[in-house]
Amino acid sequence: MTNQNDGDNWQDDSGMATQEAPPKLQKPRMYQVVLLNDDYTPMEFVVELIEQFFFKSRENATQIMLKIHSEGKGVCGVYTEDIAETKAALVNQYSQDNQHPLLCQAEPASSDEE
Ligand code: TYC
Repeated sequence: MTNQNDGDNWQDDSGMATQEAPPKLQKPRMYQVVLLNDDYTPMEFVVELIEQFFFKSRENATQIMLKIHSEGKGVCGVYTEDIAETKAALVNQYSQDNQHPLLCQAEPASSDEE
């Protein structure tokens, strides 16, 4: 059987017009990885961690750290759910390994935050 394409409309041999179903794909929900402030983790440790785990410049990492320090928390990056959860887990493990109480979490990114 041959099919002829005429724009979005296809015709098979019987002359019946058919139409391609639109793809049922949706953009993945995004998650922001946030760091929480605490009174004990050294600023330098936080800046270096943001540089290493979130690939930020020293300048940008310092700005993010200072925002967390003054506002209580701050977004370090936005990813799909699996990557965000993995990154948060890696950061928490790294902080624990270095005996700092720094906490990192992944949360659904919403338009009204940030
Ligand atoms: N508040 C910490 C201090 O004064 C620094 C700090 C910044 C800690 C950001 C955690 O996520 C954090 N040493």
